[in-house]
Amino acid sequence: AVPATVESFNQLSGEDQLALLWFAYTEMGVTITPAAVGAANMIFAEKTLTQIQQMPAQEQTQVMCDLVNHTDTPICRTYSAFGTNVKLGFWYQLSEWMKQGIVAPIPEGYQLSAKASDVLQAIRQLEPGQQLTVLQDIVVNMGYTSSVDTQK
Ligand code: 45D
Repeated sequence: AVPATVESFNQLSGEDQLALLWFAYTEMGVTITPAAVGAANMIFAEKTLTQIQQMPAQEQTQVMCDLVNHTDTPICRTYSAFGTNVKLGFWYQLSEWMKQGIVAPIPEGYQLSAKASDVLQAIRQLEPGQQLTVLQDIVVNMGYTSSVDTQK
């Protein structure tokens, strides 16, 4: 079930992928404690996160789109070098900042596309451990590396 879910996620458009992550996070965000985030070596992502925090709203959204679209940018290259849990922690931090109004939010009333809703529904139906694996598999491939085999 996990590979199929990841596969259908990867077939979504970049916009759908970002929006789906946001909705997944708003459902499960409460269960991720700040202590757990501290356990990931977030020090590696701090400089990039601060950089994003200081950007104008539109650029913040652009950076996140670049990450899901595997665009070749310095931030996408830096992101690719993070460990898996640092990548998860990075997205988690951005979501928290979006919630707090520090990073540009998703438009109010935004509706997931039907395709993205189906994938979110598939994720909901997995066991918590499998949900985590799906999220890890998703975030691990974001960003940009010049080696072809890690790009999807
Ligand atoms: O205008 O073991 C659209 C750790 C288009 C600790 C948009 C962990 C329209 C160690 C694209 C919609 C905590 C790491 C705009 C474990 C439009 C450890 C913008 C677990 C503006 C297990 C959309 C961590 C945007 C976990 C900008 C499970 C969307 C972390 C942005 C999970 C979406 C984190 C974002 C998740 C989504 C983060 C930022 C699911 C982030 C999701």
